[in-house]
Amino acid sequence: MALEGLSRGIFRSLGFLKSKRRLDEDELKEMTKSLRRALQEADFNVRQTKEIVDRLEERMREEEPRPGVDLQTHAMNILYMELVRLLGADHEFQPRGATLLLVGLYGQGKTTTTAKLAEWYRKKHGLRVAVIEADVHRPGAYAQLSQLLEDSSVVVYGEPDEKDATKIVRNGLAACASADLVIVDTAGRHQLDEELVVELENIASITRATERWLVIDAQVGQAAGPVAASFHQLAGVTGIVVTKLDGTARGALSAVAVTGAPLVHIGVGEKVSDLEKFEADRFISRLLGMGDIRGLIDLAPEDMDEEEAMRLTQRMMSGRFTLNDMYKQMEMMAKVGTIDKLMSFLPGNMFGGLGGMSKPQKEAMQGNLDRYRTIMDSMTGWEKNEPAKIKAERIQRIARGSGVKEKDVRELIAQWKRSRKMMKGMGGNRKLNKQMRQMMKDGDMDMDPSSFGM
Ligand SMILES: Nc1nc2c(ncn2[C@@H]2O[C@H](COP(=O)(O)OP(=O)(O)OP(=O)(O)O)[C@@H](O)[C@H]2O)c(=O)[nH]1
Ligand SMILES: [Mg+2]
Repeated sequence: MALEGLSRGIFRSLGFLKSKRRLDEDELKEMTKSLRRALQEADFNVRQTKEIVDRLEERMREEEPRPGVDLQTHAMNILYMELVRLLGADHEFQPRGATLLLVGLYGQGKTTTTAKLAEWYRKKHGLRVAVIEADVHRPGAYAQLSQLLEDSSVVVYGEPDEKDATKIVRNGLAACASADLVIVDTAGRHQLDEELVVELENIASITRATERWLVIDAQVGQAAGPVAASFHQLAGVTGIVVTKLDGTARGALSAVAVTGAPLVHIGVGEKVSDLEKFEADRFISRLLGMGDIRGLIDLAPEDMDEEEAMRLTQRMMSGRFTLNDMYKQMEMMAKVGTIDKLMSFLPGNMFGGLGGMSKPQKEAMQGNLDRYRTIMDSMTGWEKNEPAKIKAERIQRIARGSGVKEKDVRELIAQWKRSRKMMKGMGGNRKLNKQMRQMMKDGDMDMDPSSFGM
């Protein structure tokens, strides 16, 4: 997940309050100073930073933490609420019958996002979607969009040789009249110049687009503010899509504050399927290292047996955890994809802080997993159920059978012991336990940050 820097900065700042029960003026000052810096480094603008820090300070003075909650957790809860508030409520977008205009500067990801959104609303909402390529400046724009959607039933309208964007839009709207949702991709520029302004105004008035979304690359940082302001003035931005939140990108959250338009989607990769719906609460809890348990569940492979997953979770929670369980868990992880992706959904302090592993550490772990799997394939059912009882002789046999060294087999057993201990720790977190059960029952949950013991 991007913005790890902010997450680290926030933890560092709130660290001043760890285990404290009474507010100390000096500590509070230290905390706010450090937090201000962390927010600004993450591209929150001066106004947003001031607003968040002031609100936090005020609420820290006015609100008593709940019994048993230290000031660090208290501050984290407030910060969570304030950040969710700042980033806005979930966007109420009615895709059926809408015409959606995508605007933005050069290379921000408009064309890619056009394809992503088209596929998203076709798949998730069962809509007939058509896209119109109205960018007459970028050579090959129509080919690019067609290519992105070549495996999809989305209708792509374009006139690669036409130089007048308004003509294409007019013809396109007529040709796509039967579509439930029409998305229009427009041209980008280095700057918002006169020509683009006129073109955009014309397109906006022809389409009478109910939705005008600004596509903005997360890497532009604070510059997003002025960009967003000029597009807002021109087209009245009603939604924002932040792209490239998958790289080492930093936040373009200023755009939200300037336009007052909510973030609707985020792009998290170059593939057409690399799109997520933006949900402030999930985003912030991930950002704050509280993990995104709902995201984790969504990530589960489609062919994963639901009952199996439930059984696994219950076993994890109960503290009973055999090598077989660990094996299944690893299989699940392997199916889900890289450890890296999985970890980004976990609270930073869960599983002994695995979520905070460095990249090389994570890579090493992926390597271990592959080896463990090979070893386990040479084990009997009994051995996987009772790893604690495996003696030297069996270790020798397993090592030979799987073509590894004996010490590798021992390492696997040691890893299982560590995992089991962590699972026990998790099972001991009663509040989290209850939430997980509830979530398993109704497939949804409200995040309560305090349950992660921060
Ligand atoms: N990693 C990553 N790359 C992205 C994402 N969205 C777009 N890109 C890449 O960014 C580059 C530019 O994307 P385009 O969709 O062509 O951007 P555009 O705004 O249409 O650009 P112009 O038409 O030239 O103004 C491409 O290489 C895309 O693959 C994203 O969410 N993550
Ligand atoms: Mg483009």
